[in-house]
Order: sequence, then structure tokens, then C-alpha cells
Amino acid sequence: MDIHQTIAAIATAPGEGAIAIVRMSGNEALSIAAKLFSVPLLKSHVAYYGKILGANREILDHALAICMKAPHSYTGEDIVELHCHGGSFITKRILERCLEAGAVTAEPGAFTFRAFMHGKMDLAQAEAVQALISAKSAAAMSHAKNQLEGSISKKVLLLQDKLFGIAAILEAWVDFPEEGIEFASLEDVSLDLRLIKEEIEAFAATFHEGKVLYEGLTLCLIGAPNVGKSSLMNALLRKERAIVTPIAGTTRDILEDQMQIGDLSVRLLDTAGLRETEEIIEQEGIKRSKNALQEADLVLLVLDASRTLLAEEESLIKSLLPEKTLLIWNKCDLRSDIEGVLKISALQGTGLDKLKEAILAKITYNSNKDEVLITALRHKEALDKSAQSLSHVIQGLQEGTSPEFLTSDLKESLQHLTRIIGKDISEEVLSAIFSRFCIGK
Ligand SMILES: Nc1nc2c(ncn2[C@@H]2O[C@H](COP(=O)(O)OP(=O)(O)O)[C@@H](O)[C@H]2O)c(=O)[nH]1
Ligand SMILES: [Mg+2]
Repeated sequence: MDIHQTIAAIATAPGEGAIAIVRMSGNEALSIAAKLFSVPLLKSHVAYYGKILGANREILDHALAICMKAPHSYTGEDIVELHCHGGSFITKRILERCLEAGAVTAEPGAFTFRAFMHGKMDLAQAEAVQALISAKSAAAMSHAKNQLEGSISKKVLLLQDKLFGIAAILEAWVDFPEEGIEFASLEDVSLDLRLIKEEIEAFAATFHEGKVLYEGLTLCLIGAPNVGKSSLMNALLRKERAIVTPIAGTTRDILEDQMQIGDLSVRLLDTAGLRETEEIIEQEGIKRSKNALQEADLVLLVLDASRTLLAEEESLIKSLLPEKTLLIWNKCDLRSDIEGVLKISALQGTGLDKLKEAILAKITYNSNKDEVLITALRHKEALDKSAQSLSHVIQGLQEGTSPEFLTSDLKESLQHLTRIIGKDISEEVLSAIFSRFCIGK
């Protein structure tokens, strides 16, 4: 991405609206504005009312124009914003006029990319801009805002600081092999490294929670036919979404719907009951149930409290991952002396609040808004690699490897952390990140 040209884009959402904004950023922004706006933009950060003029001085629109002179702007460059009437035709025409007058079209994320290149924000903050725009729940928005304010960057810098301290000790050992050892004992350094590594791993482990926060949670109802999966789906959604009948094999296809649990958005899947069958449609439904099972973040295995467990159910329970499964005893209106933690009646709607609490507890989602979570796979991979390099250092220390060799692993660990905030990063990675942005951001 070339940052020497002056870019222009429509910054507001497409369609009709009261006002739309066309903006430009770059060295030529002000001189281009002088060609197409009837009033000179003398002062920075002041709105001027005037006319947008075509190449032959014809009036295209009446508008407000604001310039924000470098470095006091979003991108760190001269920016001009034209606030015009919000029709899609007129805004396109005004954008074209900017291009005629010397600007080039902005690629997705180009403005934020420039902000990053000019040191207005680091890479984790730039990624937060997009996260904020695409946030679909209050919790996701609040997290993105913290990230934009630098929460992830601060945490990374803190970890790096600690590693720099260790690097200094290792270097002292190299430079002063005799006295150096007195700076710190081998055990102390090992212990410190282990603690830092654990901290990095714990930070990486927040990825799951972060993903749930942004993308929501997929819950899958699984069980034998007629245990009340569809009834539970309806009870949770509070509407008659799925067909419920006493006939086994009623649900064939996967049914899907959205709901909220606490501040999380949840995708609920109802599936065909698992059993041996010759019926072709039902067989296909069962195949789909098994796929949905794989895809789910959490499986709700529904059991019928009014009868004893079937052999198939016993083996199903054994085949599911305990950390991904909740056992739910339904039809407790028919029999309540059952031993089980989650007892519900989908028919009467009892036990559902406890079930929701159990779901939140199971996915270890805590709505503590101040906790710093990572949500980008890129960040998780960098943290994993950083921890891995540290384990090489720790292992080397134990085996008595000379400090010279250990410093290179330590540097690598630091480098992986640095990539999160965006130094030392390849062009491909950068363009992959910014191409996900919208145009004009
Ligand atoms: N008594 C009682 N019957 C239920 C309950 N939940 C479902 N049923 C009945 O069990 C039958 C099968 O329910 P359905 O939801 O279709 O089960 P699915 O095959 O697992 O989807 C229907 O006749 C429901 O009315 C419950 O909590 N208590
Ligand atoms: Mg069903």
C-alpha cells in the first residue's frame, strides 16, 4: 500500500441518508479541496459552508468542508472531509470529482493503515477499530473500545518489559561470566521465566472467551428421539420454532435460531434424534446431527428422566468430551427423584434459568469487562510462539546451555510479542489485516 498519494473515499455507509461524508487524506488533500470547494479552508478543525464545484465551476452540491491538518488528524496526514447531501448518486459524483482533481481511490482500511504507519496507533489498536465497527453486542463493543485504548498493547509491553529484564541478565552472564552469575541465580531466572511463560499462556487462553464474545456461542441439542430436544429449543426461544410430536423421528433437518444468554449471543441448533434407522431421510438427518455436534462450542445432551437410560445413550455419554458437554434431564415433571444436576421440564418451562447459568459457567465466560482478552487468531498464534520460544530458554537453562545460545531464543520470544503490536511485520500480514476493513475507514 502506497502511502505517498492522496486517497479519497466515501466514509459513510452506502444508501440514502441525510448526510454523507467523502474524505481525503494525504499531502494533496488541501490543494485538491481548493480546486473543488468554493471557500478556502483557512483554519484546521473548523467547518466551512460552501459549494462543491465541478471541473467547469458548475455547482455539484452545497456542503460543509473541514480540514484537519497533519499531524492532528486520524491518519496523521492532512485530511479534508466533505459533508454533502446523502444520496448515493451525489456522493459518488463528489468522490469522482476528488479523483478528477488528483486523488486516488482508497483501498479498504487505507485510512487506518496510514494512522498505523504514522504512529497514531499500533497494530492491535488498528485491529480494534474494525472490531469496534463490527461488534454485535454491548460486551463485544466494550471490549473493542478497551483494545482501541491500548489494553492489549499495554499488556504486551508489560510482558516484554519483564523479558527485557531477563535478557539483560543473560547478557551480563555472557559479558562477565565470572561476576555475572552474581546478578541473579540460575534458579531465580528459571523461576521468573516460568512465571512469564505462564502469564503468556494464560493470555493466549483468553482467545476462546474472546471468540465467544465476538462470534457468539454455538449450542447443539443432542439426544435420542423423543427426549424433548425440540421442546427445549422452543422453551429456550420462547416460541414454537420446532415441530414437537410424540412421534419419534419428527425432527430431521437441523433447525437453527438465535437467542441471548446474559450478554452473549447464542446460536441454538436442534437436531434429529440419534438412533439406528433404515429411513433414508432420517439417516441423512442423523448424519447432519453428528456434524453439528462437531461444530458446536457446547453440546446439550438431553436425557429423558421418565425412563431409564438406553444402552445407546450410555455409549453416547462416553463418546462426548466432558468439557464440551452438559447432561440435561428433561421431563422432570414426570419424575423428580432423578440424580442429576440439571433437571428441567421443557414442557412446563422449569429449570431453564439454572440451565442458562450452567451454560455460562461451562464455557468459563466471565463478563468481567476489565479483563484483557485476545480475539484475533493472529494474536493467539504470536503468544503461542512466544511461549514456545521461552520454553526453549527454560529447557536450555536446565541443561546448562551457554547463555549466548539462550539469548537468541529469548529474542525470538520477544519478537513474537512485538508482532502483536505491529513492529517487524511482513507486508502480506499487514495487507491481510487491513483488507478486512471497510472502504473509507
Ligand atoms: N411430560 C413431559 N413431556 C415432554 C417434555 N418435553 C417434551 N415432552 C414430550 O415428549 C415428546 C417428544 O418431544 P420432542 O420435543 O418432539 O422431542 P425430540 O424428539 O427430542 O425433539 C412430545 O410429546 C413432547 O410433548 C417434558 O418436559 N415433560
Ligand atoms: Mg425434535
